[in-house]
This record gives sequence, structure tokens and C-alpha cells, in this order.
Amino acid sequence: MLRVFNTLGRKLEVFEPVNPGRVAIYVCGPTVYDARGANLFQSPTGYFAVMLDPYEIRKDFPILSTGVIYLDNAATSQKPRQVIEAVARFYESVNANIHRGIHRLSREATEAYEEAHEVVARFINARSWREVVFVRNATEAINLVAYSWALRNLREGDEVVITVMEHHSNMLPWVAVARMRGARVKVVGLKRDYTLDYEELERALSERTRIVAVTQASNVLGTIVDARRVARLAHEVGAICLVDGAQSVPHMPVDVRALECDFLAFSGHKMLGPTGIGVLWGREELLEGMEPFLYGGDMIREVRYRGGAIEASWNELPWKFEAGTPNIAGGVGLAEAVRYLQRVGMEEVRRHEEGLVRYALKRLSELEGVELYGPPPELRCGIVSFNVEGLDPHTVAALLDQRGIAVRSGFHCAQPLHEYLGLTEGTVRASFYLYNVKEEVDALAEALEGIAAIAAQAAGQRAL
Ligand code: C6P
Repeated sequence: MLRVFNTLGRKLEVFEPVNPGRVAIYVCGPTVYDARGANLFQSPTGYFAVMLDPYEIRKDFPILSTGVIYLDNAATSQKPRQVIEAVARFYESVNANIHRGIHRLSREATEAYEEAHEVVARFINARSWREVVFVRNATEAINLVAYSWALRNLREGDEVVITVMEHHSNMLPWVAVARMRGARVKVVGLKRDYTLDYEELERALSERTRIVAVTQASNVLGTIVDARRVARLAHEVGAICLVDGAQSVPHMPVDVRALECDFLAFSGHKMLGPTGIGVLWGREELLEGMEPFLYGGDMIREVRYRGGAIEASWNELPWKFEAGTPNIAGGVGLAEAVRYLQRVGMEEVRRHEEGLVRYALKRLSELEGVELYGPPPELRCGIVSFNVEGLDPHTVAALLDQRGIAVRSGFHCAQPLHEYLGLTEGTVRASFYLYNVKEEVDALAEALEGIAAIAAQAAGQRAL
């Protein structure tokens, strides 16, 4: 899956292919170790670098062998065999409810589910797995904070600050709770290069700001936001900061301590994991101080019936926020997805996607009749949105689909952003992941060239 390169000056020389699907490897200066600490290779002259080999990675994804050119990864990613098998294994040999039985299967299921929280906590460098709450998806994570924190803390005249790039999931929960409390939602715009306007953000903040909710990567433009800068600005005015990591956590290293934010929301299904499992990370003291979002089984310490009244106290973190039987197999699958990403290395995932985006922007910008939106590759994640002159986005997506290429079209659940940019019909979006290869970008460019030519021809005929 990975290749280890011996870096001799600038020249990268392939040293030995290794497969961390079976052997975890660690590169430490001029030495490569396996998981048990055994010395695998010693570089006589240079240092080692580990590089992602997408052609090897593709072999782990059964759906890719059907021939589809899958460029809709921002909507959901494909799943590797390792994740599919981990979920199947759980149902075949471990399945039981958690925290509810003293029999062996229940103990094993509980252990697997709790371990999944630990795996995720390490992945995002959380201080403790108590800070990792499993939910259904990023949407539920953000709603949890909106209802359990904002609804109880917002007062009339308070302000919530968001950006115009937000997905509806990081917009509408704030609009809803602000309306209930007589608070106001302020929306910060972009600069001409599609990056966040940090000066406008600073001007929008005041002592009335209670929460700043911002995406770390736009699902339309790919714009990467300096979330630490936003968190620091929020803290300066005494507000808290929620980061929507739905498009960042799957694609780049994300460290909640380095980000200095208060909450981080993301979805498992966009990062090789199953659908129906997502994460809310929150600072422990904030989570401790919050009331539950949903009420029911497992989120209680005890429920008493005394003097004709029911009294309840809440379970410890994270269970206080995981009411009812959770998606246990989903948690196990997510942990396996995280392990897979860790074996590849998030730095490598980011580097690979940046390379693909750079190449895609070059190829697509050479096409006549194709208009591209978004910042330069170093400032964007693996997303390229565009339009073809004379055709609406859904027609372009349908024509690409006829050629075996899966992209998304329309507003991508970010209609206000499209309105702000004057893109009344939306955009077509190609989004990449660790298994996409240059040849797929070539196929997209060639298909678009044909589609743009047909559109131009039709426009010419109409003009006659
Ligand atoms: N964006 C897309 O095609 P859920 O649906 O809860 O897993 O994720 C919501 C969400 C929140 N924030 C951002 C930045 C997102 O991109 C998404 C999901 C998908 O763009 C599906 S609408």
C-alpha cells in the first residue's frame, strides 16, 4: 500500500514496497521499523519518506473494481475491505448490546465500542476519550451543541457568528436556536480569492458574540479555513468556537489541541467508515457543564421514583450524550477506518489530494467553456467545483454519469453560498480521496471537453 522512498537529496528512489495493511511501519530518521520495533530498512545515505500509492490502495476498495470513476467523495467516501470485514466480523461473532449485560458477548461488544472512542480520541489528539461522543453524523453533532449549549446559554441580543461558506448543517441549527432566544446570526463573507475574510470576521465579533461556528474546509469551494485563528479571535471576545470538520478530518491531519477550538464535529461515512456514525468532540469542562441532548437509556446514573416524582442524574462522559442503544457496529467500523487512515498517514492523504487538485485545476482550466471556482490548491482540500457554459449543473452531471463518472451537482446543501457567488443554478463538484488517481482526472477532463464542445455547438446553432 505504501512505498518507502529513500530520499537521496531531491531524488526519490523507491526502496522497498511494504504493505502496512499487514505491517504497521514507522519511519524514524534513516530507519524504518515495523510495529514490533524491528528494524526493517536502514538507509545508508539519506532519510526515508513514506508515500501513498493510490494504485495499491484502490485494491482495498471492492466498489472501485466495478469500473466507476468515483469523484463524489465529499458526499460520502467508499469503504475498504478492512472496514466492511470489521463490521461483518462484529455482527458474526461479537454482537450484543453494550453496558447492559454481564455475559461475555456484552462485555466484548462494550470493550470494542469503548475502544473505538479511544481510537478516535488518539486520531484527533483529544486529551481523553471522555471528550469523544459518538452521534449519527456531523449534522447531529452540531445540533447537539446548538440545543444543549447554545439554547441554554444564548440570551436576547446575543450573537452567533458563522460564515457564508457553511453547509446548511452548520447554519440552520444556529438560525433555529437564535430565533428561539431572540439572538442574531451574523454571516461573514469571502475575499475575491474565495478565502475567508478574516478582517470582516474580526469586525463581526464583539462582546455580544457567544459562539463562532465555522467550517474547516468548504464542501463547495474546498477553501481551507485557518480554524485556530478563528478560535483565537472567538476566545478574545469571550466566545466559544465550534469547528465543522466534516470535510477536513477525513482529508488532513486535525489536532483538536493545536486547533484550540471548543467543539469539533465530523462524520464517519466521509472518512472510509460506515454511515450512521459520527463524532462530536468537545472540551471536557464544557461537556460536563451541559445538559443532555437526548434522554433515555444508558445516559443516566440513576432514576428514582420518590414522593410521587421521578428524579434522574446523568451518566459520566461521553455516555451522558449517547442515549439509547448506539450504532455499535458503526463505532467498530469507524475505528477500523481510522486505523486504515493512520496506516497511510494523514499528511500523505493531504499531500496526495493537493497533487490531484493541482493537476485537475491545470487540466480543467485549459478547457474552453469551463469556469472554475475556489482558491489555489495549497489553500483548498480535494474539491473542484465548476460550471460548463450553456449547461445547467445537473445536465453536466448526468452527461458525466453516462461516461461512468460520478460527481455531485446542484447546491451541495450550501445554497446561501451559491447565492452569494451569483451561481443561481449551483455548481458541478468533483471531490477526491486517497484512492483517486491522475488517470481519473484525465477521464474527467476529456469528458468535459466533449460536453463543453457539444454545448458550444448547440449554442452556435441557436444563434443562427
Ligand atoms: N456534505 C456534501 O455532499 P452529514 O450529512 O451530517 O454527514 O454531514 C453534514 C455536513 C456538514 N458540514 C459539511 C462541511 C459537509 O460537507 C457536510 C456534508 C455532503 O457536501 C453531503 S450534503
